[in-house]
Amino acid sequence: MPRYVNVALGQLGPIQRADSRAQVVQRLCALMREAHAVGAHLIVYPELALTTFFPRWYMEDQAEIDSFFEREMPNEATRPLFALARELGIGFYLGYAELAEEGGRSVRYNTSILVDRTARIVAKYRKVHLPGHAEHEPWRRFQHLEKRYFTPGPGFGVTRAFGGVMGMAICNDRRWAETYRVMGLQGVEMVLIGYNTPVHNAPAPDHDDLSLFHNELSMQAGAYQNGTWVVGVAKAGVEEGVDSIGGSCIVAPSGEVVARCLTKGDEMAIARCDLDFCGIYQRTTFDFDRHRQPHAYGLIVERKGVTLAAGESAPAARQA
Ligand code: CDT
Repeated sequence: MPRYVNVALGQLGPIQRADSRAQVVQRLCALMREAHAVGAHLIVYPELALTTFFPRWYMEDQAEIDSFFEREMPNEATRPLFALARELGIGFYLGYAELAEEGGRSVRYNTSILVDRTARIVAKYRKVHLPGHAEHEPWRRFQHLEKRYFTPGPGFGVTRAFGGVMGMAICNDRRWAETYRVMGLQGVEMVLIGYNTPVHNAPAPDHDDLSLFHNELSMQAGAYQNGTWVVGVAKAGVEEGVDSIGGSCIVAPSGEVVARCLTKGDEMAIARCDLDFCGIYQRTTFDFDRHRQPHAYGLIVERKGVTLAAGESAPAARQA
């Protein structure tokens, strides 16, 4: 029997600081109803989908910082979303800022959860690749303080759900080949990724015009090279004066984009994804068992940064 998952993109337009979680959850519910009306089994929402993208601000007051975090999930604000999911029989991926208690200590993660069609949380993922910086850098038009506010998560697992093998990643993770490969080695068939990507990249403004291209390039490469579906969903548009890309899309294991959002506002789009399509790639070109050569890949886990071969000097750009 074919294994189809009808996956909806639940793209959000901007969330301003004054918007309450209750208002945002209403928007998420509206997208869920639209997705259900066209037969979705699963809807994917963005990274940090309950509040504005707060790492754009430098804050020192811990109470102010913590006002953007969730201490439990579901909680009062998100219970209506879980209730609607149960009523409609539709699962979801949701990104949010998580305040966890670990051994009597508060730890803050950039987190996503996977909720099944009975509204049960079946997996949690904590963002591994935290971009940006940890200290205030006033020369930037806006900050990107994920390294200040979050702790990196432990790694990439996969979960049996929706009739297949599901994985999760968050935003900057999608740019790293390792993200997909670690899940690829666990047989992943669909990787769900929420993101907030400002058009302007302060350390590399020459890349601004390429933001949408890099978004698709990364996800298409990850999909094809691991024979997996990849679903990327934006929080888009101008949020507190900062413009972020849209470009939410669903990529097939062939690397082809099969569905995409067209606006930078709240928008739903859907694709019927055949999980058995993964096997066509995973049993041939990317049959890891037959073709990978791990003996040649040791440096990937042994080294973090670049070490130049003896006698070579770094290009000027790298020395800066
Ligand atoms: N949220 C997130 O990870 N955004 C980054 C922005 C660029 S790095 C400052 C991204 O990789 O899209």
